[in-house]
Amino acid sequence: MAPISLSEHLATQQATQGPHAPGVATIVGRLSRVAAVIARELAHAALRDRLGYVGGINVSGDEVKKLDIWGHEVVEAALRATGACAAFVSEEAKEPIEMATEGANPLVVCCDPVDGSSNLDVNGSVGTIFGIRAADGKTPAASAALGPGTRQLAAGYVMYGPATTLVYTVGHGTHGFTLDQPSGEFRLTYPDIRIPRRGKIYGINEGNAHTWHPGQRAFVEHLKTPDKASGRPYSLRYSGAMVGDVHRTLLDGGLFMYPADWSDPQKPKAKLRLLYEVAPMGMVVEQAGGRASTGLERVLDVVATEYHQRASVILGSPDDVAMADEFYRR
Ligand code: FBP
Repeated sequence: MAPISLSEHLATQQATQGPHAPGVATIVGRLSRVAAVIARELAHAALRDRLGYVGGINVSGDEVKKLDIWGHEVVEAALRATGACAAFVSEEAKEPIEMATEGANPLVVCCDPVDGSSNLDVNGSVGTIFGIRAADGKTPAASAALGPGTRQLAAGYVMYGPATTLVYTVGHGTHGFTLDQPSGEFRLTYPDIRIPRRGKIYGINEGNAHTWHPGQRAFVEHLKTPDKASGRPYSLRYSGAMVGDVHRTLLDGGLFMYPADWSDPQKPKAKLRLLYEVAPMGMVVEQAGGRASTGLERVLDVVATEYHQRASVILGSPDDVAMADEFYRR
């Protein structure tokens, strides 16, 4: 018997949620259908002149790829068509996009339509990341996206790799699905993912080591120091796309880290965006039994005051992240 489909799984999860459950199911369902479209487009991008830059930079100062914009547009159109999304906070739009809704309990979606853009032109793995919150009658609705990540009702990502995998949580465990290309359906292949307490792998851009907090530097040195009893040294794996590194970490354990630049200790500068990268991944990992920290506090307690705010992130196996926090405290 074929594993259950995402839409069937979403239906089973509704009982565990409050009044926003139907809207959350509608939006996750619609994002999964967009993901199938994006997966197809990625597979043919080189044949359709869709690789490369459009010219110009986005609100985060990144050069924008053609697929970044295309990805943003298909996600925006899909969210608008649900009637359940009151606002869309996107990496590719400076200002949030307010939308007309039908029915009660509208939602706000924060999304990185194409994560890992630097991998696009080299056929590396990329992804889509999303976090969903209640609009709570706020005006503008997008302002309901601000506040701590604990306010997220649901979060997840899609990884476009050899297979297309969707992983999501509505606060009752984290579950993974694989796209069955012929039917376009996602089917449950990783039910109730539990991250190992400790891992053997860490993912970080070591090229930034000179900018790290002293605790971060000491922690990575510790991971690289041979010690049979504690399974060190850990191996380094880094895909260059947060989704790819988080997905590996969720299944195999260990750590994904993108710490802030502490060159000026008074003003640490992070890279990854809180609302549509770090907070959604924090919820996904915590619901799988893992931990997500900035080094100084729990990621989901970080209060967003701006839509494109950045945050440092150390996530993965709970014992490994706890150790990192300890090194930051020293
Ligand atoms: P975008 O591609 O969506 O801007 O995401 C940022 C990102 O590509 C992450 O996916 C990845 O973890 C990180 O930046 C890689 O950064 P760097 O090239 O500095 O290591």
